[in-house]
Amino acid sequence: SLQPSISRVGITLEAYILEGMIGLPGATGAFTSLLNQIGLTAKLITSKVRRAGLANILGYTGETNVQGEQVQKLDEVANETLLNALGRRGHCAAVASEELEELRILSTDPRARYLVVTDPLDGSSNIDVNISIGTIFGILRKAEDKAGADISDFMRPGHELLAAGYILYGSSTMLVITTAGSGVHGFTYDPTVGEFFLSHENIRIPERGAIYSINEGNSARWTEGVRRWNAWVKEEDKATGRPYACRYVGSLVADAHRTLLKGGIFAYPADQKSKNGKLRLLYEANPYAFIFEAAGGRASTGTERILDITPTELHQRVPLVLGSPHDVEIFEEFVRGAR
Ligand code: P6P
Repeated sequence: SLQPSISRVGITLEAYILEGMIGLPGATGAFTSLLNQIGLTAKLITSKVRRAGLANILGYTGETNVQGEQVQKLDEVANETLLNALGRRGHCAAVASEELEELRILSTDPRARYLVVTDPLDGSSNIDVNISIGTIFGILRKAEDKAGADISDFMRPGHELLAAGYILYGSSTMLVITTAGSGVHGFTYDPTVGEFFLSHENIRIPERGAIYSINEGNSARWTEGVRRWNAWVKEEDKATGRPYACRYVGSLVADAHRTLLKGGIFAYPADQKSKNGKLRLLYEANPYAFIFEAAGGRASTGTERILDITPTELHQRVPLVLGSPHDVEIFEEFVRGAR
């Protein structure tokens, strides 16, 4: 910002992006344009999500996506909306999407330097019961300026992300974004003017929290360490703020957003049935790990830092623990048997 001392709360997403990029070394406006296309996507998808119950686009298409899940029409609408917006300005070379088995190449022009990873509508099984859902995205830059892109361009550890964020279609629509090293900022949508306004400047996660978020229905399949952690959070101990409150929406974007703002821990660990957990590395774990670390939080598999993992497949799963540094550390101690 040109006047760092003055809070920017209330400025629009476009103004923030423009100001934030002024003076970015090597900024050619392409990155700015790409971020603005994502802002546009958020407006387009939120208008569809808000009418989902009315526009008769609920219900199954009868097809299934690469995840073997029933595809809700809203999933497809969100995916196509995002691909169209990202392809419009020619800055995005390719997209890895939860909805697409293979990469989608959007431009073979060598000047298209950016890559996007996305879950266009995460938590879609909650659409029919009107529970919050969201869009998750991350932006990488091609390692070298070449025509098009291939899967090797995406097999990069999450610490190489340039930006990451999510759009939460909750009681209000919020876009939360961080561009490498510039803090985490939340923009709330005002549908009466069709603008996102900065409402949460420089989000920082509390050092520790008093909420834990995990699907306890899987507890019979957890490892011994996770089970002992789960017992620990429920013990009565005022000095450590226990028992923690249990909050689990079953929608990553909602559970992660609450954890980011309130602190505590979200975990989808590996279990005997899902050896690598359920969540996807490229377009769920990595963007959230990037955001949580930028907000002073931690993100691990329970044993290693998410952002250090070099992917080997587009849709590979990974155990994911997100949260306050103190709470993630305790979880990891239980997992490695140090507690
Ligand atoms: P479970 C939603 O389907 C999702 O992909 C994430 O949004 C959410 O965190 C997780 O799965 C919930 O999974 O097994 O607890 O229903």
